[in-house]
Amino acid sequence: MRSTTLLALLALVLLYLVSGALVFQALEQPHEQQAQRELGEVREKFLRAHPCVSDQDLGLFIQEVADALGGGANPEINSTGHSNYSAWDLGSAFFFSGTIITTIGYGNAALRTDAGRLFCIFYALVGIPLFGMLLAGVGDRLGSSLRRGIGHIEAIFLKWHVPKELVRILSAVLFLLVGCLLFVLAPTFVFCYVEGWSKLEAIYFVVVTLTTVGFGDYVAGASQNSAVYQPLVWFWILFGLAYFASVLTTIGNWLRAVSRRTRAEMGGFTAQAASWTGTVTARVTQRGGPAAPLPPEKQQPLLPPPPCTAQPAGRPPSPAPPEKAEPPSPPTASALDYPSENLAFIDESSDTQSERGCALPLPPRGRRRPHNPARKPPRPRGPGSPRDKNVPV
Ligand code: Q6F
Repeated sequence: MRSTTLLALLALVLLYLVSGALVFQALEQPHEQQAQRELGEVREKFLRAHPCVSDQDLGLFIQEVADALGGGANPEINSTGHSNYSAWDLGSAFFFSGTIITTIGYGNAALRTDAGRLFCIFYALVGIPLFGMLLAGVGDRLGSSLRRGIGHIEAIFLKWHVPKELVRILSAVLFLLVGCLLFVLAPTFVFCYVEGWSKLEAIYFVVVTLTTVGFGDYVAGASQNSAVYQPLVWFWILFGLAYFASVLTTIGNWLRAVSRRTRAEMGGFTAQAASWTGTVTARVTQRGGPAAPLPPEKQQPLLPPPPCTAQPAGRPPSPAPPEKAEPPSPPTASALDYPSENLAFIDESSDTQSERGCALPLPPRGRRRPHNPARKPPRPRGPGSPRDKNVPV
């Protein structure tokens, strides 16, 4: 990417951050001041009811309580009562491991010991790529299934002589609708019902989780530990993360398409937000072919594959385009991306890409992981390979 483009993007991101800061401050600061006032009132009321307690003692007590809560103590257990409550029972610890490898990192339970923190470092370094591989596989299957399903509907539209561009748009809308229903709306209703959250709270939790922002103010399964519910949430996390990765990649592609220059310079590179541990790769240069086997009339992609700017499969990639090189010719694909293709491309080493003959193994651009130019390209696999995606599953 050229320095000027990089600077422009930096300026845009800074502007975005500052606007976010202003909006959040305007929305949240009055609430914070209100909470502070309320604590002051409670404090005064307590001192009036208990004149023997000095203001200073009460202040110290409140500080101790705040520290204990920060240290993971539970205020609902009194000094005499013993409870088998622990934020570190096996189920909770399992959940905690999940928040590491998914990089959601809610932070509602955090490590307090040096040994725990040390272990966490190595656990994350291995677990995150490992989960990335699983997510890649899941995204691959999910993409193929959704694409297959939508492919049938596309075929019907095409039979009705609906223009191809329109069919493409309809497919994209359908993909978003089906995905939203499965991974956002249905879970939102489940969380409303099971957790007793409002609709907004539930959808906020869904988005904060699946974008891996993971604030941890709402955590599903924290109060309900049923043998069905928590595994169900795990299941949702796995599929939902794959779906959201593809949606975020698609949004990234749309944003890139806004600026022709940026698109030309970044074409074929991973959308930052969704490049899940470097495995989610949205290829503007590789749109077209269906990920799943489709009926012969559908073998022809709706959009002609744009000129391949990538190196032939199997050759080691250059980690980044040369600094001074002219940007590659802009991709000819339309700005409207097809989200399920991004799902299918979650698997960086997917055979579909080698089949297209322009598999440029892209460097990982994970949100929380640094660029690793030493990453090996996927080995091209022969058609007889057991991982050949056209083998029906
Ligand atoms: C869960 C749990 C939540 C809180 C630490 C996210 C994996 C489902 C618990 C789940 C269990 C215990 C989510 C699983 C991931 N939730 N207790 O399994 O005291 O809050 S705690 Cl939401 Cl990544």
